[in-house]
Amino acid sequence: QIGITAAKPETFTVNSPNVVYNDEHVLSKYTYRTTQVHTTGDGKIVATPAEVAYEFKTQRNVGKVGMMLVGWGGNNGTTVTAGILANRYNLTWETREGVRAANYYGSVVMASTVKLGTDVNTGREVNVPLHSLLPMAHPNDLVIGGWDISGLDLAAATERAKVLEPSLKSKLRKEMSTMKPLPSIYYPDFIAANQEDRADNILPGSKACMEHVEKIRQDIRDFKAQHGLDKVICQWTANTERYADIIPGVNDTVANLLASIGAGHPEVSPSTVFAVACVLENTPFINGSPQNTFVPGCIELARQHSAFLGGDDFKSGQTKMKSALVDFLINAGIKLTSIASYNHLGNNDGKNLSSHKQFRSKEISKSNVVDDMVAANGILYDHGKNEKPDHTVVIKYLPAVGDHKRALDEYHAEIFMGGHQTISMYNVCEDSLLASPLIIDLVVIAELVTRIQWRKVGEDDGKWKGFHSVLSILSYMLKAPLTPPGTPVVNALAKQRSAMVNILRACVGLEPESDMTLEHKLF
Ligand code: NAI
Ligand code: DG6
Repeated sequence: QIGITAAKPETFTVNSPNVVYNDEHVLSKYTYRTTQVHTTGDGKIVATPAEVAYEFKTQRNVGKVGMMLVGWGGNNGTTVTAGILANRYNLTWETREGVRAANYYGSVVMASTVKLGTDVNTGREVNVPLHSLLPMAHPNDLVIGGWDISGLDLAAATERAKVLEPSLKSKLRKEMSTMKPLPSIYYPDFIAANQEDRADNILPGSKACMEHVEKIRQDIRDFKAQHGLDKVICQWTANTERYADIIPGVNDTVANLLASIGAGHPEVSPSTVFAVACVLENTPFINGSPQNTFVPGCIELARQHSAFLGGDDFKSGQTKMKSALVDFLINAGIKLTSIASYNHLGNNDGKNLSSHKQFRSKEISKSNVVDDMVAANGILYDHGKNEKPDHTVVIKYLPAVGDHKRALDEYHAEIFMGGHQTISMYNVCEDSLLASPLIIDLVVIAELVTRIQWRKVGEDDGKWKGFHSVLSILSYMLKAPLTPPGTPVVNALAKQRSAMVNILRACVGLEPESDMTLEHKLF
């Protein structure tokens, strides 16, 4: 079906005794330097530099990769599919503003660059595409499939979404009309009642069962076999579900969760059933919606199977601005005192979120996105009193604006000597066009992680290991980043990007980019 782009040679190579390129792998030795902090009995803080020597091994052959989307027939699913096809065929199309050409704008992997270093002759920065840091899957080569409770083919579903220009849709119609979502699982209690009329492509059974787990597993195996794939990455871009109650004995351990699925317990959601199926197939599963898909038993299952999970909730327009702006304000020493976040939208996501329980899932993921920045500044905020900015989130469904979500935010802050700074923002977020590149980034980075192994230098067993099952490296793309149990959540956008980029740099033996540019300051 799809011509696979031959593995490209690296855009650059690293000239270092710490880096070896062989036919199969890039091997690097990297010293991770941190600062350990101790507080003494008399309250003094002591900072001690520490270092750990790691080795990284990255498989160079990407192989043939599939992307399976749950909710393939929705606005995101159809838009990302059309976008990839348009790029693959290098399409252009007429709009009333002129001819437009396919691109990957909004994808940090495909359309952003990282500083590699400084040119020895000119002293200027040399920047390379983030995509070139390590061998990565190219989105044009992804084989796309998935499930939807609505049986519309992708061409008809793209019409329903009302996101893309008619001239582009007509160029893709023939191919997209052959793409049909697989039947999915539908437990009506988890999504809004107003979604019922599109549920015409469903598997028998309205509560969790092992048959559903096995069917999803079989679908993944069939998709792999049908397209000769080396691996598949699955992603939930289906409706926002309500939260599942975390109940001891039901979903708190692997044994309890599997027993609850077998017994059809009403607190097991469709997204958790998909996650369990993916874990058992060793297929990375990413949750692009806010609900608590990854109940404790599911995370433990992934650990047992060394399978990868990522989540939660794509971070596209309003929250991306928030996690950049709040980081700026607090790091500038400005005391943010309130955030009022209002938005209205008219797509099917908005319709689903007009139901209270589903809204509540989104409210939680949109609200906790500044906690780490507030916690980092004990000058502005009295941590003893748990002082935080007031923060409210409102979402309204307004069909007329369709996918063109309006996000209105007011940031109110206290400045020097009792003064105030108030920033009002009006952000028209073309929702699916912002979310689709994130779906691509999540697939590309998650796939890359499946090919990276590490070990500590000098450790006795010398065995190579994979990343922790919970892929917090994906945080930049997600509103409520899932992190390994007991580890901190980082929401600050710049930190999230640095973490991702610097981990990739370590895999090719490069130091983190410090931006010190001493070469331009000390001479
Ligand atoms: P949508 O409502 O257009 O698409 C969701 C699709 O999921 C629908 O086609 C629906 O039929 C299908 N579906 C529902 N339950 C299903 C199940 N159990 N199995 C398979 N398919 C199922 O929504 P849209 O705009 O594509 O968003 C998808 C999700 O991504 C939503 O949860 C939304 O909150 C989340 N999201 C969207 C962002 C954006 O900017 N578009 C950003 C952040 C998150
Ligand atoms: C309105 O809040 C609907 C939501 O699905 C958002 O559009 C989506 O979560 C994106 O939110 P944000 O805050 O990243 O723009």
